[in-house]
Order: sequence, then C-alpha cells, then structure tokens
Amino acid sequence: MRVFSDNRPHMVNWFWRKKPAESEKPVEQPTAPPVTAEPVLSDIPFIPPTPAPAAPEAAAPSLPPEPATLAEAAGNDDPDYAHAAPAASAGKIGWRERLKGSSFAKSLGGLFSRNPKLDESLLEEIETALLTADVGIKATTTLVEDLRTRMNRREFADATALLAALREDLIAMLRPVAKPLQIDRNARPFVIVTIGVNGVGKTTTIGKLARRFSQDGHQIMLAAGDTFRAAAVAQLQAWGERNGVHVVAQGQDADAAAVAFDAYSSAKARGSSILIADTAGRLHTQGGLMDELGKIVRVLGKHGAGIPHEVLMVIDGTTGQNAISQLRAFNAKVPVTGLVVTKLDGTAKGGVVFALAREFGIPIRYAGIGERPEDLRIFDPKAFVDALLPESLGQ
Ligand SMILES: Nc1nc2c(ncn2[C@@H]2O[C@H](COP(=O)(O)OP(=O)(O)O)[C@@H](O)[C@H]2O)c(=O)[nH]1
Ligand SMILES: [Mg+2]
Repeated sequence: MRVFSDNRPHMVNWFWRKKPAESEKPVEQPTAPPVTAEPVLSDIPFIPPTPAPAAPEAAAPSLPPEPATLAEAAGNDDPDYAHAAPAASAGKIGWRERLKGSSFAKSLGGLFSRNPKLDESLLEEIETALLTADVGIKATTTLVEDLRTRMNRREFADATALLAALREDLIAMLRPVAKPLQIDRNARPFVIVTIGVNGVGKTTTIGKLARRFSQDGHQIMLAAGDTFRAAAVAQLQAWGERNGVHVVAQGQDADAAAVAFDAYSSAKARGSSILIADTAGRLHTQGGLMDELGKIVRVLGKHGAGIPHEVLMVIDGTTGQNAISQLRAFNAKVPVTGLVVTKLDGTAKGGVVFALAREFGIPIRYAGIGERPEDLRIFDPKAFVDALLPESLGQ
C-alpha cells in the first residue's frame, strides 16, 4: 500500500492549517468553476469514460477489462504503482482470493485442517484464534459460549459439525448488518457524506462508489469537502474532469459545511441523482474537528428533513479493536447510518467486522477488498464468512 503524502512537501502540516469555523451559517457564495488541475496527484481512483457494465456479484470469475491499476488508469507512471494487486475476480471466488491471507482464515483454517478432536481444548483454541483475529471479547464470548452449550448437549457428532455451527453463528452475527444501501430515487439528490479518520480510504471509496452508481445509471456529483489540503481538492477536481463527474469545490480552507451546502444546491439544479461529499480525515480524539462534522451534517439538513440520507463511515479493516472506539466517537457526533470496511485484503485480521456488527448493529454497506475501482463489494455475510472459513474445511 502506498502512502501518498510522504514526499509531498505541500501536504506537510495540512492538518493544522485550519481550525473549524465558528459560524454555523454557510457562506452563500457561488460555487467555484472547476479548474483544470494538473494531473499530478492520483491517489483517487479513476473511472474509465465509458465504463464496462458491472459484473454481477455472483457471476463466474473473469477479470474485467480494466487498466491494471488505479494509478495506471489515471495516467500515473510512478513505478511504485506497478505493485498494486490485480482486480479480484467477481463473486465469491474474489472474496476468497482476497481474504485468504487474513489471520482469521489462517488460524481457524489451520486449526480445522489438523482434524481436531471435539473437546474443551478445541473450544479454547477457537477462542484464542477469534481473539487474535480481532473479533473482540464480547463477540468471541457469545460465539464460544453458544458452541460450548451445544457441545455439552451433544449436538455435534464431531469437530466438523462444530465447525459448521461456528460458520452458521458467524453468518448469523453479520446478517442483521447486511443491509445494502438503497438509493431513494425520489430524493434527487440522494446525499451521502463520507466520514472517517485519515487514510482509511474515504476518497478511494467515493471513486469506487461513483463508478458503481454511474454504472447503475445515476448522475453523480461530488463535493470536495476535504478542504484542509489544496491537493485533496485538486485531486477530486482532476478526477472528476477525466471521468465526466461534476465536482463542486471552493478550494483549500473553504468551510467544508459551506462546500457541502452549495454542492447540494448545484446537484439539485443539475438534476443529479446522487451527491457524495468527501470530508477531511480526523482523529476521533480531535474535538474541534469532530464538531465540524456535526456542522456539515446540520448545514446539509437545512436543505430538508432527512438530509444527508446516508452518513457513511469508512473504517480501515486493519485497524483492529481501535475501530470500535473510532466508530463510537464518530457516531456520538453524527449518527452513522452505514459503514464501509476497507482493506480487508492484505494484512487485515478480518475479525473486526464481527466486533463492529455485535457492538453497534450499524449496517455494513460495502467491503473494500483491494485498491482497484471494482474492488468494492456489497457486504455479503455468507461470501465473507466463506472466504474466512470455507465450508470445505474439515471435510
Ligand atoms: N488494499 C486496499 N487499499 C485500499 C482500500 N481502500 C483504500 N485503499 C488505499 O488506502 C489509501 C488511502 O486511501 P484514501 O482514499 O486516500 O484515504 P482517505 O484519507 O480516507 O481519503 C490509498 O493508498 C488507497 O489506495 C482497500 O479496500 N484495499
Ligand atoms: Mg481523502
């Protein structure tokens, strides 16, 4: 994974340049016309001008005719980008391909492929494996206690039967949060605000969503609400120009709430069906910046009840249990209506998804399983659990 701000002096200290504005009133100024930004920055995904039709989620595996990497698609010739992983296959095979390296898959998979005996020590090993994979104490206790009760009742003939029960329990734990985002076509524009700490994948996810929604026939507008960095605004603008997606921006240091407010007016005037607002990353411990999120949401609400329609918090799947405190703090400032868990490919332990589901019950809308535009999947508990703990294990 590449960190983009390491060698870019203009990004240094960006976080501290601007304090959240005191005023609640959005600045009623005309939206700045899009500028032609130099395509020097490409840490946002690129949508090909004529995107291929979406591969059905359950289709047979086939590599879509996409450029090899996001950055390649965006015309970036930095050799570092050459290492980006290829797209995951469509359907369940894609999930499995991408998640098999997680410690969840490795430790539990390893445990059951050793043909364990059905006894208390198996339960202890499962408990350790779940805790190590970031499932968290509460969710782990719930799962192991259920298995223990049923084992004592002699419900399982052997370890394979217990594994099947564990898989069912894991899927059942995720089922209540598997509520895909429904775009209300009457909302026009349906407003999504993305929030989350720095570097979790907000902007990348916006690009992936814009691609997905465009393929579904929506007219998208984006609001460059990460106003802490001039680069962040320029990135979104440059990307929007290349992909025919209108981006509302007011430049660096503009009031993010005002950008979002004006973007709504523009989206309404243009008849856009979806408006997605980017926001600057912030730590959940930064009081002033967290307050600003509340302001963005309140100001958008002046356009009508129920706006924004979705507050989508992006969570880095590699964060571990810290994801819980992040979500708790963000949710206390602005009610989070949906989650995207990113970076489940690679080094993610995977288990945090269960901890989030158990602790909050907030719908998990999408899972990020790679850096490419098509690597955003509608969250599917069965595909996810199958990827971590295949049905074929122990048979
Ligand atoms: N492996 C992987 N990387 C991702 C995923 N989503 C985002 N990233 C990477 O995470 C980094 C930060 O993403 P960015 O969208 O700039 O984060 P933001 O600061 O929240 O806007 C970039 O290098 C992205 O390519 C994902 O699902 N998997
Ligand atoms: Mg960003």
